[in-house]
Amino acid sequence: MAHNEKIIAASQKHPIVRLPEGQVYKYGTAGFRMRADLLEGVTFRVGLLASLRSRKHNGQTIGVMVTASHNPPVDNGVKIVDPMGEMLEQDWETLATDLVNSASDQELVERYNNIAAAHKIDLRSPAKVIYGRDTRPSGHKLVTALADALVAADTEYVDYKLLTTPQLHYLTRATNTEGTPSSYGKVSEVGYYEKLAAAFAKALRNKKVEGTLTVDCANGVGGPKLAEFLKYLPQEVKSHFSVKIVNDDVLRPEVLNLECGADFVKTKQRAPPSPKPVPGARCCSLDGDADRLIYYWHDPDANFVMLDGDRISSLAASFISDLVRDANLSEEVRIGVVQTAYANGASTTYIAEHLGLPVACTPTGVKHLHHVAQSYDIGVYFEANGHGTVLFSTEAIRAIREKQPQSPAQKDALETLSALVDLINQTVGDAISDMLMVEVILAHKGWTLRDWAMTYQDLPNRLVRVEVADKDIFQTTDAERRLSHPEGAQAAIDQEVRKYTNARAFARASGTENACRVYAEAATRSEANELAERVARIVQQFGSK
Ligand code: G16
Repeated sequence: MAHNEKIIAASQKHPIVRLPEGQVYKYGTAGFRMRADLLEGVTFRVGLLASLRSRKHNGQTIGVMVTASHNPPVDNGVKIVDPMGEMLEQDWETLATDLVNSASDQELVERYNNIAAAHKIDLRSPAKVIYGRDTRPSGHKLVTALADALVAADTEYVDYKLLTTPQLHYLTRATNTEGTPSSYGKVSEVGYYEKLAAAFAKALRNKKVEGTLTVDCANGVGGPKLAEFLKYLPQEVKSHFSVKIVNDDVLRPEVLNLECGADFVKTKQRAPPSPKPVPGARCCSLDGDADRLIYYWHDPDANFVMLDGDRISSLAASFISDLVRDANLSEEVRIGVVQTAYANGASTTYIAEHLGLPVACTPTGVKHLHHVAQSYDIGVYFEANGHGTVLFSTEAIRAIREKQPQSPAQKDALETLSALVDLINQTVGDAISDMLMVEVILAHKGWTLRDWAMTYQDLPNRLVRVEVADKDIFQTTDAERRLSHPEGAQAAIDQEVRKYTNARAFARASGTENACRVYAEAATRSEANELAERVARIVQQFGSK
């Protein structure tokens, strides 16, 4: 069968669901994400685009991840990973949106061929795609559609089955760098565990991790994967690194992200009710696909204390900049921090004024932060929701690995930095890798979570989710800090913000859920709550016009 007919025949098995008049499928903050029953045709079409993308990159491997991460179990999603493990280039997000919204199979093939022609893609050249999925049962059907697209487009593929999102990013980069001087690691899930386990042991440098760490895995794929990872730790680390995995039920799909997980903890600002919080215990939560991380503990005096993405960011920035100074690399290596509008104002002040590091602000979505972080030699980026990582440029890695130490202290700093390069997932935010990084830093500093929380005091804040008829009328400017549309909404928000001391608030449409988000911070908790509710009402009013 000719190429076009094969695609049409396969597409007929996975028809696209027509959306109500005026609505289109959109490649959002993290790919296409919505109710799983709408996604089969979408995933098929994403498979076609992934194969074009691979051919555009001369047959390099492209990744596809089927996940809806923090969303409820009824949702699913699909996103494309570029050859170095990064998020899909933004120009291609538009192509993805166009291709997926093709009105018929005929139009789909035409658009597919048009993309190939416009991008000088030879459809007879080799192409390769790898893919994985989280634990949602709907994932099975979606990867079948994906595989059918890849077969129809003559694309070689590997199905890695269940993976965390960051593992798929790792595997994509490892596949494309295999056998080169910049090899990212062995091309297997085991290779991922081995790399992290060895780097963790090395980065600890004989320091011991104190106490037990309780890890809430959101009843998602992170549970079994973390349990697997722990088996690869060397015996000397296993003897003191005590991890208690909780909320790891992946057999009952309905409990995924339910009253647990990083998104629950961050938005509700409380610990998962189950298992019952133990006062003083060091805890952290991953999200449904293990790319976000939040730490917290129950303090008998202060109740719940949360250490979110901003805290992880400032902890990492402070530790790494001390190491860079101790390694005598400050002249060669520039460190910068990237945040979004959701970053607590106190964290921004701490990083800029106390740590003396430049801080940039981008729109939500790790793809935006990642891009800006690449402009530094060492770029630390985290969203407040716990999604982020640290990027080391090729030059920074060379400087770290080639610098001749002049003292034992310098040698020590260089070796720790070198281990961190391997420990931290350079492709995308990775909850397991980030958790290990935090554990290393706390062990080096000899800190408890309370010590960590003492570095600065968060401004009270509140995040609210508001459902409106059409979230897309809410358009933003200034890194999402202001609404440009609907007209008058920002003026109304400004008027409310002016009534409070040290206050700030903004509203934006979510790119992963059918809702708007409102963030507010103010001098006191009750003021932050009140302001958030007032702004939420404004969003509701404008959203119902
Ligand atoms: C995804 C993105 C994150 C983003 C989050 C919420 O996370 O990867 O960068 O912060 O969605 O985005 P929004 O506010 O636009 O819904 P995840 O963990 O759900 O993949």
